[in-house]
Amino acid sequence: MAAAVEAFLCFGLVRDPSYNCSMDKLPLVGIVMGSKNDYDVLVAAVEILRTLEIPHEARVLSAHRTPDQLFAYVETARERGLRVMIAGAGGAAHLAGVIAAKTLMPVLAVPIAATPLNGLDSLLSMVQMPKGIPVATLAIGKPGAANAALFAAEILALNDPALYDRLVAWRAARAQEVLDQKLPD
Ligand code: RP5
Repeated sequence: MAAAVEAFLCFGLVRDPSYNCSMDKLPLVGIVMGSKNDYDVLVAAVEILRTLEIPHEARVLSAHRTPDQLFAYVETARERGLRVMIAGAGGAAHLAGVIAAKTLMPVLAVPIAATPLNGLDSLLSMVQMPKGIPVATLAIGKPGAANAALFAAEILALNDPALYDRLVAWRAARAQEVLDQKLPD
């Protein structure tokens, strides 16, 4: 999809409701989740990206329920300006691997607890990608989602000094939070 078409979907008069775009620039990070139910976890990534002022978009696309639409999305992602993908899924969780198979962009995987196996199924699926198609797998659940966004920020900051400075400030603030903690008397 051409950048102009993407701009129309995100910011045009007839905004496509399936696109959850953020910021007033074309997205650099694409967050894909296998189900709307995964958003409760992936919102942790969205919050970090918002805080760091990184343009992003979030979509529900399933590797097994909407494979054709997922392929179409990933095949056009780079030309639309995306540079990093975050994929969150539960259960068999092949979403990240399928995305990685179709792009050379870094794919950061977030395992989600969606079955009685509590995310261990998704973690093992995502982290056990066969040699040749890499997927960087984070922790199960919200901590993994937040770290996926921070990892994406670190990748983008390699070529963005202003973003690097924002990351330095973000981490310094986290350190200060720890130093400010008081234990009960
Ligand atoms: C996966 O199956 C999704 O990523 C989700 O975590 C899980 C269950 O999907 P729903 O039945 O909640 O839509 O594809």
